[in-house]
This record gives sequence, C-alpha cells and structure tokens, in this order.
Amino acid sequence: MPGNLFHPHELTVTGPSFIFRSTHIHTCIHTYTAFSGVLNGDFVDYEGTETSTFVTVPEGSQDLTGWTIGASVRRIKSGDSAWGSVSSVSGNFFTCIHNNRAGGLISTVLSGMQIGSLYSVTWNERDRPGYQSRALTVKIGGCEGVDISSEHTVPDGWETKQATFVATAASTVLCFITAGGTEDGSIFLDAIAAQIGEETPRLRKKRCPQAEAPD
Ligand SMILES: [Ca+2]
Repeated sequence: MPGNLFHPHELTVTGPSFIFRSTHIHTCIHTYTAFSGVLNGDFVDYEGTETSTFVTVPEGSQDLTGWTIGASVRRIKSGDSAWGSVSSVSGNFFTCIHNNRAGGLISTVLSGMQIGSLYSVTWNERDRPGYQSRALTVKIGGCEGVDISSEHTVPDGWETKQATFVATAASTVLCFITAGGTEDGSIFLDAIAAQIGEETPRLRKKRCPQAEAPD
C-alpha cells in the first residue's frame, strides 16, 4: 500500500536487492529531520547568576547555554578592558577558553543531520592581547574525535575560519579544544555556526525520490 515502507512484496526479497532497499529506507528517515545548527554560537545567552562584565563558567557548568565546559571558561562582554578591550564579533559577548596554562575545551551537540551529507562549521578565533598565543583544534565525534580543523596557532586578531565534514551519524559533538601552553594565555571564540553544505555528486544519487510507487 502507498506510504508503507515495508511493503509485503519487499519483505520476500532476499540477497543484494533487499540490502539495497534497507539502505534506501534508512536514508529517507533522516531526510525529514531538521538540522539543529549551533545553539548560542554567539554566546549571548547565559543562565548563571553573575552580572559582571566577565563571568567564570567552571568545568561542568551548564550556565553557558548550549555548551559543555571542560576546564575554566570566561564569558566576556564586548570591549571589556580587563581582557584587552576586544570587541565581540556577534552579539555583545564572546567566550574564552582560559585556564591559563592547562588548556581546556568547549563542546556542543549538532543533531538532525543527514548521514552522507556535507556540513560546514564557521567560527571566529583569536588570542588574548598581551598573552601567549594558543593552538586550537576543532573536532567532531567528541573532544577525542576526528579533526575537522587540525591544531593551529590562533592569530592576534579575529579571523573567520571554516571547516567541513560529511555526517556519519545523525548527531555528533562539535568540540573546540586547546592543549594550553607554557605561559598564561587564552583563546577567544565567537560567532560559531554550522550550515548544511552542498552534497557531492556521488551522494546526490542517494537522495529520496519525491514519491515511490509500490512494486
Ligand atoms: Ca558573540
């Protein structure tokens, strides 16, 4: 009957034909799930109680909406003189992986992805004025996952960066991580976003048809 993915005729098929149909059904399920993007990628939303121009978000805190905190992080108001009078890129705040020499991370969940489709992540990065610079790595699949931007030293002023990946799961953890340094220093991050990219020609062949008549 129309709309029934498990049409009785299909269930009787064995061998390679059945394997093809199973893969096809799986792809179609994810076509209709909305991509989450990055929640609070401009760091404007804050659920804590501190009200100063910069606040400490400790490891394990849920105060920075949408983000998981590893090691010490600061949420800093644009132009705060205590942090080099750096202006934010978007909204009125940016975030800082601080923790001086020990390094740290922030991570968030991307969900609603279509397996096999291309996604891009954009972000803005820089160091803290007057302090040792830091190397940043961006990963998917968790903070011990796969590099989408290999370890690199962040610049002295804001730069917009982009990386792409092909989804291998409907959801994944996007992680920004630094190993720290030998002197005090920080990484500033802002305007983090993720978008659905264009599919490659090879993957485009697997897209679901508009309607599929039963055999
Ligand atoms: Ca911001």
